[in-house]
Amino acid sequence: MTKNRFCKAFLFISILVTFSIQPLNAQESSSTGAVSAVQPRSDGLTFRSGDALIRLTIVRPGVVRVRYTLAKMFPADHSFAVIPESVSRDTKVQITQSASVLKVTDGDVVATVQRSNGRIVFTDKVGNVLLADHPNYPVTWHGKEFRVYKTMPQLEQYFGLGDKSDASDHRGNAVTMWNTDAFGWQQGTDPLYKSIPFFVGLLNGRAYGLFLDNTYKSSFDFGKESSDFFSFGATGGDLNYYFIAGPHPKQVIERYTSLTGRTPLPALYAFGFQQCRYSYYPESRVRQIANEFRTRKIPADVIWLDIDYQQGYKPFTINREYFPHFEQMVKDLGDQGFKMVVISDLHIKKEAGYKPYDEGTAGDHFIKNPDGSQYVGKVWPGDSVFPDFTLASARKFYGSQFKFFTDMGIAGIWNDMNEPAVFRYPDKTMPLDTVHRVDSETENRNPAGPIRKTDHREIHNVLGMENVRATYEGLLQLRPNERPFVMTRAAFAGAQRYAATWTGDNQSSWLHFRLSLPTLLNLGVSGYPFAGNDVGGFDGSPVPDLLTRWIELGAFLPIYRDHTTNGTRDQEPWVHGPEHEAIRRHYIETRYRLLPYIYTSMEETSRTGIPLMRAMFVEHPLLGRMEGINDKEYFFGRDLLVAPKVLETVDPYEVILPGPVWYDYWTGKKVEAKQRAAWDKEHSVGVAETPMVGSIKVDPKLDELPVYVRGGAILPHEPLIQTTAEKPQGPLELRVYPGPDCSGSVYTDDGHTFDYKQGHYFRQSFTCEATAQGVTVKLGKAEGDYTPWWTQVHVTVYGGTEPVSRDLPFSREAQTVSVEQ
Ligand code: MIG
Repeated sequence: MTKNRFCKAFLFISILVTFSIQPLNAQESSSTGAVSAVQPRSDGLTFRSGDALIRLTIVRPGVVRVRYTLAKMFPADHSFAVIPESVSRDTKVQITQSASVLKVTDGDVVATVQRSNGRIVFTDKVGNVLLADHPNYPVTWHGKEFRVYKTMPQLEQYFGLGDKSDASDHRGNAVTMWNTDAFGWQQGTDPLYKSIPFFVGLLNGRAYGLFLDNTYKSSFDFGKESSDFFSFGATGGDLNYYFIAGPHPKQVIERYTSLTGRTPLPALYAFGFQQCRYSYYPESRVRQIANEFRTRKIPADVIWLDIDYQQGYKPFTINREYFPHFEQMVKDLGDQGFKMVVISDLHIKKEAGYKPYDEGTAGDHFIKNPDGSQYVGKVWPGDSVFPDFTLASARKFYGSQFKFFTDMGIAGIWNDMNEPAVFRYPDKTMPLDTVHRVDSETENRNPAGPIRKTDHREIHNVLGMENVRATYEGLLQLRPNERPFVMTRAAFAGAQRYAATWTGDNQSSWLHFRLSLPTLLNLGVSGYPFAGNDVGGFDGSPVPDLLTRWIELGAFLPIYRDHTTNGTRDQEPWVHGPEHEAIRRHYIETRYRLLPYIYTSMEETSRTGIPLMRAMFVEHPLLGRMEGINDKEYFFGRDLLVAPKVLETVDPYEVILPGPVWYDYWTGKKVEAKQRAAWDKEHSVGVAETPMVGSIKVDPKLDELPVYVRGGAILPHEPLIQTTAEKPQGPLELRVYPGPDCSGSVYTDDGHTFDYKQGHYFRQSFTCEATAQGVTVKLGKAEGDYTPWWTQVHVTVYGGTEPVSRDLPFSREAQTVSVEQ
């Protein structure tokens, strides 16, 4: 055989092996065991362990991949989540073999394999155990299902796993990954809309991550079944996971997002206030809403249209009875500084003569039944078909439909129902034997090969992500130099590359208000920083105080969108009278003044993956184990700490201020916090160190949201605008809060194109230093060639008896200003 033909034959066989080998008896069980047949590789090891073949490789510094197969050889590699370029060939891997163990290390993280039983233990270079297979429970397969058991140290905590609603820390709980339209969800409802099989383990301030790269229904049990171990497994597919070393939680999240990708810098308007409802119609109502914002001087950027703007709920149509001048309306709202985002569900009505259906059918772009016919499910438009989003060609077909909207000047697209939700089935989705086609390009298959067929068991969890990928890529194609804004409800690991998300159908209750923190914080830990929830709650109507508190909190959430379902009372900021309206306006205004800080923080997030909204443990790993702390307060960017009143009860509550110096965001005054040990003696068992923390008691009134500034922060603010379409008039304001590690920065660009990638941006860093007389503030030399909107800088230094301000002219060169205090 010539080499070429040999390769082709090999490829064919390997594809057969990949996708058709199944244990003969579905209930047959297999497990890992004694090690044999060790084969070193440049990046790690392959060996047999009991019934399994295992490959342990270091794919980039601090990231170890572990693959198991029961087949004779490994299937063709493939992943919807992992970006192939994330594998770094330059990692120096050392391999050592002794009589009892095998070791693989990059000099930092060490993976040790016990020869006697195949047990894998991850340690750091000084020997601290980070993650260990359980000594008594081998990795086990029953038919296609597998399960991995790990030791569960008594004080270890587990964060992440997407939009789970139990609490930030999943210890004591078990969760399932199966994207579900969970209307009516409550605390602990599981599964929810997203499947992100990644968590961060935290013990004594040391973090590691584990990502199970498997799209089948999977589950994680953190001590619910037994407090002796934690475990994870899936109902099919490859046993393929990544161990991600820290020790800092930020490092873990950075490394996880280097594997699965980061959220590209969003357009500026997406950080403005957004108003939605199910649904605004007719046209006059939409115009009225827009006018209300402008006449009442409540800043806002986006109005959203839900499903009723469509003709018979058909995507890519307009109900002309409700919206006779749709295009003109979009244009007029644009003139008022509003962008429009419209819902566009993934389903396509099955109707001859409806262009998307005819075109999609002609192009063979829809998902099929096992007998080869189109799969038809009932959704909003009635009988509908679904693009086979795991085919690049189907994504292209679907993405190109958005021309309908881009031609009208619609800014963003909202992909709902993409779990996928299908009516009339008890489990609310399509049958498991529904057939999907997957091409090499979509799943990064290596070696590449022809389109393969699989069923819904494998594709269910990833369909929503491929749906928003189609939308994102379609919008990019249509408007190559505009940052697409896409919103998704369902997600898999990696969806953060394409779309923002929200937590689905929450309720207008204090409980759901409180759950804003654990759900959104865990999304951040899971590599999903650009997220929000329905401000005011979707299901039901909030009492006035609750809506006010939620609009206050929303000002400090990554996405700030008020939304409610059909048939509920009006939920716009002005609906409960002038007193509430004034408070709400004040917080929305605060959001707009703070935009330079938010945008600067998000630009950093787009490069590092470290979320905008972050739990206490992400900034202060040692404090992660303080009772309930990760669900009660959070950091918004590096320097702001937000501690909302999350219970309706009137009792004052304690706010923990980590670090020595804190300021009240609203008054600029230093906070006098009581110092206390983070936990008492009884809780110190097994802990190396008990840190001291600041503690204050607060009892915020209706118009108060406790927000604090880290001493050492320099926060950029801008003059009030009514929409980001407006250019701020006046100076850039730098608020300087002296303290340790005093620094800050501002980043800006045109806010909507990709020109920043060519250097058309503006970045400036700041520092401050205490002097004998006061404080010296330094503005660094600017980076990038973009000219920002300001011509003056107004510096205000807090911390003295009174704040002191100075005005400086704008300059790209370094400047220093000293104030006396
Ligand atoms: O079956 O489009 O979560 O935000 O308003 C309900 C109507 C469908 C569910 C979404 C919600 C949206 C609603 N949708």
